[in-house]
Amino acid sequence: MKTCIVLPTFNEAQNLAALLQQLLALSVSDLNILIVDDNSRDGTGAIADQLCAQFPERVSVLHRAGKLGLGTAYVTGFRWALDRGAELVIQMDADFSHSPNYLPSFIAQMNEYDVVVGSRYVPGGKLDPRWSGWRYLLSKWANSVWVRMILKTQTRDATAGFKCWSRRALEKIQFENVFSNGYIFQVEMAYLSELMGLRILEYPIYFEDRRVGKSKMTVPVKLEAAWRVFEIRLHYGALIKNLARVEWLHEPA
Ligand SMILES: Nc1nc2c(ncn2[C@@H]2O[C@H](COP(=O)(O)OP(=O)(O)O)[C@@H](O)[C@H]2O)c(=O)[nH]1
Ligand SMILES: [Mg+2]
Repeated sequence: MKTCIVLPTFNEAQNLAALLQQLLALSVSDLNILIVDDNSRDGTGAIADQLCAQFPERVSVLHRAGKLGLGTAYVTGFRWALDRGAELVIQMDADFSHSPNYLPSFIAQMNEYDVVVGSRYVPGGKLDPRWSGWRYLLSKWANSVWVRMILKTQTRDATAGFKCWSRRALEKIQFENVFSNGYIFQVEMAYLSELMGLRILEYPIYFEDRRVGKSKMTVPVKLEAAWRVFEIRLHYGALIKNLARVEWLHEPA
């Protein structure tokens, strides 16, 4: 396999099959999909098994015992993909917030960059108009002010969960040492990408609200994430940051 999409799922029964259909129809060569399901209560795991049986060459699933968190789901999935020879590893939500249609454009940028970030907060990036003003302001503030102020990063969308990594980038970051679980995992990975001097492209995307199902990002989870940014700062405080090289793509190809 050359490219592997890692899809963490928790209660995505209504999205998974339709999403897989779109992903499998992409004109990307040698593309495999790994679902990492945390024993969803809504039958997502069984749907994943059906998809594996239907497309044994291209779809795989890892079943974990319970809701062990987004961070460890990604770490486990990334390791699985690299062990099977993937040169590019993609991470995305299994809820249609991250449109599969961007993937060929992300992949096309990977000759020049180590990581492409699907970004809501660079020029050309857009949020679903169904997001309330407050939700938008909070997210924009968290990403473009809070994280950047505490970690001194350049990335505009630090909590983005839609990314394409090169094998080299993941190895350089030593992603298995990432200690953040949950949503803050994205922030630690963004921070490490800059710390390690990776070539980063923030690619503007239209971020649609999830089609069906519920977000697991509740208010207490958001508050905890805000504090956890300090934890990252303390953990890596002694390290000297490389000059970040984050670029934006102004005109989506
Ligand atoms: N395996 C696994 N997947 C998770 C977990 N928490 C969330 N997810 C999945 O991770 C993705 C992002 O979560 P989501 O609820 O969409 O967060 P939001 O996009 O910030 O609202 C979705 O595909 C979820 O199903 C977890 O603990 N384990
Ligand atoms: Mg989502």
